[in-house]
Amino acid sequence: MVEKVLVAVIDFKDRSAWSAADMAGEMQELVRACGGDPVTVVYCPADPPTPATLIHKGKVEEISGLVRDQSIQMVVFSEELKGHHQRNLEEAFLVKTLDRTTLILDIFARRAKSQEGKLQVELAQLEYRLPRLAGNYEQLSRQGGGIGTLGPGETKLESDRRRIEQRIDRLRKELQDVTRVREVKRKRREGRYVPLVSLVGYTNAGKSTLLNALTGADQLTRNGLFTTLDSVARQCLLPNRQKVVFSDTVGFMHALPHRLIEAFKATLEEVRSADLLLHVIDVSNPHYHKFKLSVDEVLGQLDCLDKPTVLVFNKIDLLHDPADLEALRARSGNTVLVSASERMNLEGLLEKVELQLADLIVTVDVVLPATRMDLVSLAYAQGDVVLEEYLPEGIHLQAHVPRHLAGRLSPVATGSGATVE
Ligand SMILES: Nc1nc2c(ncn2[C@@H]2O[C@H](COP(=O)(O)OP(=O)(O)OP(=O)(O)O)[C@@H](O)[C@H]2O)c(=O)[nH]1
Ligand SMILES: [Mg+2]
Repeated sequence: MVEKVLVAVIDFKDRSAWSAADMAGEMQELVRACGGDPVTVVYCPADPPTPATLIHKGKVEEISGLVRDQSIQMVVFSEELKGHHQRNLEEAFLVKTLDRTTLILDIFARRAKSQEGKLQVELAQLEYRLPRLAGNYEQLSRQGGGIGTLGPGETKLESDRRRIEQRIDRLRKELQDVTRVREVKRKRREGRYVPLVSLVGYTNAGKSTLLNALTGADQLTRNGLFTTLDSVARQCLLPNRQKVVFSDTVGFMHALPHRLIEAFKATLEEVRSADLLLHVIDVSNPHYHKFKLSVDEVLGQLDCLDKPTVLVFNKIDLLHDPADLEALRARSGNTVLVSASERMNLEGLLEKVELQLADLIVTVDVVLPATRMDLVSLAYAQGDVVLEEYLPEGIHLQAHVPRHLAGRLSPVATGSGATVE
C-alpha cells in the first residue's frame, strides 16, 4: 500500500543556497524513494520560534485539517525534529510524523545489501531514535509497517531503552569485526597495487551508469535517490593497457545526517584510499552547482579534498542549448564532458584518467637476477609487461609499472644497462 504523505517544509528567511521550493522538491523525491506518495506540501515559516511544536499553532491546525480531509497517513518535516516536537505533533495530527533524517535512514535501511551496510544503517537508526524514544510514534509505527518502520522499528526493542543500548553495543562490536575483515582485504589489494579510481558525486548523478559504461559492470541504475549503497569495484584496462580499478559508491546529498557519514566511513574507505577521484556531476540538473558544493563538503569531511580529481560533467545529451555546452567547455581545471548512458566521449574521459595516473606509472627496463621470478610476477600482476627475455646474466624485463614497484625493481637490477625512467 502506498502511503499518502504530507511534506512540511520549514521556510527559513535566511536560506541562502537552498530555497524552500528546492527543499520541497528534494523532500518529495525522498518520500518517493521510500515508496510513499507525496500528495501535499505545506510551507511553514520558522518564525516566530515555537518550542513545543516547531511550527506555530495556525500551521499545526492547517496540517491537522489537511491530514483529515485528504486521508494523509504520514507527515514528514524537512528539518530534524526533537523528541518532544515529534510527540506533540503526533498528538495533534494523529498520524506518524517523521523528519528528513529518519526518511534518509529509512531509504538506506531499504537499500542496504551487504552485512556491513546493514549493520551500519541499523546502528545509525538506533542512535538517532534513542533520544527520541518516548513518542507516540512507537505505538503508531507498530500499526502495520510502512515508511520509517523498517528494520529495528518493528521490534519491541523500541520500548526498552536498555535493550536498545545493549543492541547498539553489540552492533558496534559486530561492525568492528566486519571492518577488520574489510581492512585485511584492502591491505591485500594494496599489496597487489593497481591504481584505484573512485567515482563520487551527488545521488542520481550517473555514477553507476558510468561505471557500467567504463567497465561492463552491471550495477543497478535507476532514476531516484540513493540507488547504490554498497561499494563495488571493477578492474579494467585503460587504452594504454594500464590496469586500474574503478569503484562506485554511495551517492552524497546536501546536509546528509552526520551520523550516517560516520556510519559509512568504512564503506567510504574506497574513496579515501583512491588515487584519483572522478567527481560525476549531472549538468542537466539546474542545481548542479549547489550539488557540487555539497559533495565537496562531504569530501572535506572524509579528508579527500586535496586528492587529484577530474570533474566529469555527465548527461550532456540532455543539454539542448549549445551555449550551455560552451560554458561548460570553457570551465578551467580538470574537466571532461560526457554522457554515460549515450556513451559519449568516454574516450576523452579515459584519456584524462590515463594522464592523471601517468605520474603514478613509470617505465622500467631492467635485468633481474634469475632467482627473482617473484618480481616478474608482480610486474605482470600490477603493470604491463612489454618484454620478458632470458639472458645469461638474468631476466630482461621492460614494463610499465607503478612507481613504488619500480622502486623495488631497481635496487635488485644487475648490469650497467639497468635503467628506470
Ligand atoms: N540522459 C542521461 N541519463 C543518464 C546519464 N547517465 C545516467 N543517467 C540516468 O540517470 C539516472 C541515475 O543514474 P545512476 O547511474 O543510477 O546514478 P548514481 O549516481 O549511481 O545514483 P545513486 O546510486 O543513487 O547515487 C538513471 O536513470 C540513468 O539512466 C546520461 O548520460 N544521460
Ligand atoms: Mg549508483
